[in-house]
Amino acid sequence: MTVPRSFGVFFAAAALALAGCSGGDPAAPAAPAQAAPAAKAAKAGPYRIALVMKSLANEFFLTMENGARAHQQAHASEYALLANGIKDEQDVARQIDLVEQMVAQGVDALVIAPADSKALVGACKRALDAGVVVINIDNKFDAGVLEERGITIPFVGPDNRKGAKLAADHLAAALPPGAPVAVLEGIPSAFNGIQRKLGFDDSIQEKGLTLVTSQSASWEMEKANQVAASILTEHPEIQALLCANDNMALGAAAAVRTAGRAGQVKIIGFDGITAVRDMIREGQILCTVDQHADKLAEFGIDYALQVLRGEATPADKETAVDLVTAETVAAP
Ligand code: ALL
Repeated sequence: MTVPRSFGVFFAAAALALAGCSGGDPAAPAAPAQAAPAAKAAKAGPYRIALVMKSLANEFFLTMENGARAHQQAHASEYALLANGIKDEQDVARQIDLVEQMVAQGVDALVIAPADSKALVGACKRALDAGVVVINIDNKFDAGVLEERGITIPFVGPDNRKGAKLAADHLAAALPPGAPVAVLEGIPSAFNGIQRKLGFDDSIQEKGLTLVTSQSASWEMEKANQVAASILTEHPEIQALLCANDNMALGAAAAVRTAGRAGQVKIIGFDGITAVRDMIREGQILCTVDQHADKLAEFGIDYALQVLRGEATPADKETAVDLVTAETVAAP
């Protein structure tokens, strides 16, 4: 079958190489089970499953998409995949439109990495009301908003607070006591961004670093470049920039080079993208956290298939976070 494209949506029927997944066991034990709704009657397959992601300009989501495509190849008789994303990290309205388009196209399940933990809940509730199975991956929906709406959506993703602390602890071990540091946060309305900031804070407190400033750079490289440049001007004493994702770490690294401070200001990231792994090997970035984007998609789709087949709605699944340092980074 060829790959018909319409409205930027396509079936994943083209043959694709299996996406690699490095290190660790991505299927860490399940988080404490939440009240799971009773199993619904099985739907007849083959199914159509939509993967709704965020910015496809971010390698993290390409890895996620590749994971989904490899999974679909291995289960080609069971379902067709519609993979889609938005252009810009903050285009929440476009992501809501995508959910609505998928529902209008009659997909059986939606596996979604929401750009905003609150704003996407309404569209997903409408999907559930239309009989679509919804699985939340990567960035968790806000528990309070789900409760207000009276819905439960299974979540597959890491403990971001734990992951961020891993990276910050590694940084702290490389800095003198009390060293002044700054944080670049993700989008403030994303639960995973909030959790990563908390993980950085935990480590800063526990290890006795000094937090000079913490500012959002909206997950974006360009924005991080600007924010880091102004932090370096205003606070020339800082010895590290703790970045809540790898794209922002790349922007921060460029700002540090431009300021002539390469080697003096350490940088940490989160995601494990190729460009950052390269910079870890070169000594320009200290570490990142691999959160196995491909596995998030695979596990999310497995969950969707389970529910479609009429099995009980699964409990939340906590996925692995693995620290990537100069010692552990694999050869290119
Ligand atoms: C989060 C992911 C990644 C990513 C970011 C940008 O949900 O976990 O860290 O870099 O989205 O959209």
